[in-house]
Amino acid sequence: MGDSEQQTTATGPGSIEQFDAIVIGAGVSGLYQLYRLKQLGLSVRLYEDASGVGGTWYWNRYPGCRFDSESETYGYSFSEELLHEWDWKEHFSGQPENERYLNYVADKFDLRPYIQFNSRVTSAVYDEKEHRWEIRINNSQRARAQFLVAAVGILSADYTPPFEGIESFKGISYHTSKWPKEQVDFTGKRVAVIGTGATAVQLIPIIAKEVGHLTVFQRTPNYCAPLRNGLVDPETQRRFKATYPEIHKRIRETPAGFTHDFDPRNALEVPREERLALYEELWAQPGFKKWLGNFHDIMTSREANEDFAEFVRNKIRARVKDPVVAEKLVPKDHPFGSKRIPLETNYYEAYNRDNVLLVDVRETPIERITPKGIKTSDAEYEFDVIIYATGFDAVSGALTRMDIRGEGGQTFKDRWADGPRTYLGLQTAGFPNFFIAVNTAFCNYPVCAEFVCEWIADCIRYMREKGFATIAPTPQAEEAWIEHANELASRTLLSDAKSWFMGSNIPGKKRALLLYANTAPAYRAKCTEVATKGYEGFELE
Ligand code: NA7
Repeated sequence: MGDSEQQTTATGPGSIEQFDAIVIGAGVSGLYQLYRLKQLGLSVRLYEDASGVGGTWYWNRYPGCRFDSESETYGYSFSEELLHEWDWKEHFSGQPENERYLNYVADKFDLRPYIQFNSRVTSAVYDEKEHRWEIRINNSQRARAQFLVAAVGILSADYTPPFEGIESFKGISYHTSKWPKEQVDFTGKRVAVIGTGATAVQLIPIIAKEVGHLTVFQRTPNYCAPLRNGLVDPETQRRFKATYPEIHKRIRETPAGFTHDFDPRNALEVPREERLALYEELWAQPGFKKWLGNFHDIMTSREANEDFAEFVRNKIRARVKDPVVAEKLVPKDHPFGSKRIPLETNYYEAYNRDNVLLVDVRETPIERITPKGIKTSDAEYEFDVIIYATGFDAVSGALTRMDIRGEGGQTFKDRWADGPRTYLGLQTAGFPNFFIAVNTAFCNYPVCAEFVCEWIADCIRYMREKGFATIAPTPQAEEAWIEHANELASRTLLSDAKSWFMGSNIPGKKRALLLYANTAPAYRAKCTEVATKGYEGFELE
């Protein structure tokens, strides 16, 4: 055990363990946050609900789950040794490998002794006199720390629509984000998938080949684009390792933390033939290139967006044999990229199979779940298995579902009732020393998550060096940040769709852009500037 472990005071049963810092969540952010705080010499404990590390990559173990980011851009960049030791097997790595990677990281950096698994943080209460947070784990065990860091992810609070009769179903139900560790045998089974977001789009083509019959219940078709995955050959592996400094420089410069960058021309100022040639070229490339390497104005100009959207619609139509089914799969009610673009492998071809049926629930809404299956307005379908690929209460859900109480007993849930209230996405006024270590920029997750964890660790180091006990944003700085973030959001087409980006996938959730619609470099520059100016906009005491 290192020095940091010796600083904790753990006495007998019922006692409250004391730490300098507590981290919640052992996903991509939480593991790195723990590493950085350990480096500072703090006594730290990380509490994790699951029985292992991985966060998103622990829970989402449904068939087909994988990165939509190029693997070489997803791994941590902080350790050269790690970069050189780890071989990515696929260009877009799958869940089992990603979970192995995060376990490798936990072992390599000796993080495991500082993690308590099977430990759900149920509440966190700020003690104003002592300037300490007291948390409850599994509604019983207690622990206290000066700093509390919520590394709870942006897509971790799963959402199942409250369908009537949901408990009455006699078959097996799964939510994709709580998939069992044991392999599910679909052989000969009648299976339903509800939802056609990025998750379902990964899942459907895999299980379509295994099930007896698959029925997909779709509410909104998406603009799905080919992933074009493949194995990483030894030569490419060597190239990744030799060029990591360049790769990392690049992904810190581009708007969204990928190697792709927008074409600076306005789409419609480029002659049609040239434009279409570029669309074809982008379409043939792997990953998000067709989104993030496209003309810069597709996310702001309705006309530019529609031009590319129609190109994508025709790509969909060309792949689905039955024109009636094809038309159901073609999105027409929202701009391209206003919802997260799912990347796919043989998704549309799944609908050409005899054992796959598409049900459009806009035409025939789901009325209830029955003991035998799903009843829509025009039929009852019988199933052995129902899979809910119905998404998440994104960003705010993981925080507002916890009972967090700050100064004056105010609850986090109340403060965030109208949408996220933060300064820089990092802290909320009235909740001193409570940091949110999630990436809420429009940014390849780990790229900005690493930055956020470093920012938090640097801030804590600064406080200790200067002798400050607490930090919290001023209400004015928080308000100005929210106004600025909303203003940026209003310049995009993002509010044209119902999506988890806007919180509008959850009935009753207040619509607000949950991510920060600036470029990732601009976000990081702002956070760095604030720190350089002695944490401008924050109150330190
Ligand atoms: P998403 O993208 O939020 O997709 C959820 C899907 O579930 C979507 O197709 C929804 O339709 C559908 N849904 C939700 N509620 C219902 C009801 N009541 N009836 C029918 N269909 C419903 O979640 P994912 O898990 O696919 O992806 C989340 C992110 O994880 C993804 O963006 C990646 O970043 C990784 P809707 O579109 O709302 O009409």
